[in-house]
Amino acid sequence: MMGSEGALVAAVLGDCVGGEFEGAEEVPLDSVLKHLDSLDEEAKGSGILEYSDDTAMARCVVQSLLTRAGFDEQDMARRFAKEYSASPGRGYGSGVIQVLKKLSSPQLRDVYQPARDQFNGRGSFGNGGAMRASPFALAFPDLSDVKRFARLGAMLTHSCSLGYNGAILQAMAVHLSLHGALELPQQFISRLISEMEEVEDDELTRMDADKPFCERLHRVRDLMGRNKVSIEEVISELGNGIAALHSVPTAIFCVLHCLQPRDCLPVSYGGLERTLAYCLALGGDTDTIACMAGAIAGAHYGIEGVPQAWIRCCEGAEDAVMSAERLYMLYHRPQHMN
Ligand code: R7I
Ligand code: MG
Ligand code: MG
Repeated sequence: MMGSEGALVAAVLGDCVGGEFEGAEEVPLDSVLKHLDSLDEEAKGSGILEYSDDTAMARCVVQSLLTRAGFDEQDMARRFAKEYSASPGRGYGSGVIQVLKKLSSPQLRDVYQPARDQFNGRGSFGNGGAMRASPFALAFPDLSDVKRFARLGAMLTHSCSLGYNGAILQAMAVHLSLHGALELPQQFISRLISEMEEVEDDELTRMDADKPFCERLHRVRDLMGRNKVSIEEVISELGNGIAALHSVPTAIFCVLHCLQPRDCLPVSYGGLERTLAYCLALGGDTDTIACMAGAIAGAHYGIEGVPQAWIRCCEGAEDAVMSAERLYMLYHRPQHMN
């Protein structure tokens, strides 16, 4: 329960604090620490850092799961479309906008069709499915449901296996973390690899690439075992881009790397602060990588690990605490009460 709150809140924080550096090629660590320091100043108004598409879409997933008490693709698609038309300026990917416009058409019969039409029928490999996958991990108690619904939820906009498999990986990482799996980091990464072996052992995936997420996760494991790893190596080995393949394994690495104190980061920082700071220092798709790493790390450290001052500064962070509670209550009540 505390893990659920931590996960949803830290995802919002990652999105909000990461927005400052999204798309930057090089981000000096000094700039990151300055930016994060400024959140502690009283002078800052509440909710001053706005959330982007990452949180906007995750909120739709949460609202749909809450009002429908299960996965309902029609309802979720409608919420994505409505949210986009109400606030189109949240920094959506340039391709997904087409899908969101088509999803608002009352004539639409198959809600998965607009996603399939993307990029000449190949579908998007962007991380837009993965960035909003965490709520599935909080809602569904069984890992098999987490995988199934994270995939379907992503396919509403991302029909390429490189897109939706990233969402499955992100949701699984959050789910395992909620259940304490980060206490044993080596087992955590091994479990993710074996789960993804199964996920990627499928014909459609093989047409796109040969177990690409497994290959990346092996690189994560190699980097974990190393004493010194530079930012440049992380970027060249794992990536920091908008493709799910170049950002979900990266987010997982950031969490694992920051389980211990790091010389380059302030000793006053707890694990969650280290994780978000490290994500920002990578540059590239900072809001999304910090959002995804935030969810995984927040599940591990819990709401107690989230600085109150940061919550006050970020739009939607307070809401996330309540949403996490409600998701937990709705999906984890005893069977006989359903
Ligand atoms: O994946 P998506 O929702 O974007 C999410 C990202 C996050 O960083 C957010 O914070 C926000 O900034 O955007 O949106 P898409 O438009 O589906 O994918 C993102 C981009 O990936 C596209 O605009 C393309 O540039 C690229 N892309 C592709 N390019 C060529 N061929 C995705 N799929 C393809 C492809 O198949
Ligand atoms: Mg964004
Ligand atoms: Mg982004």
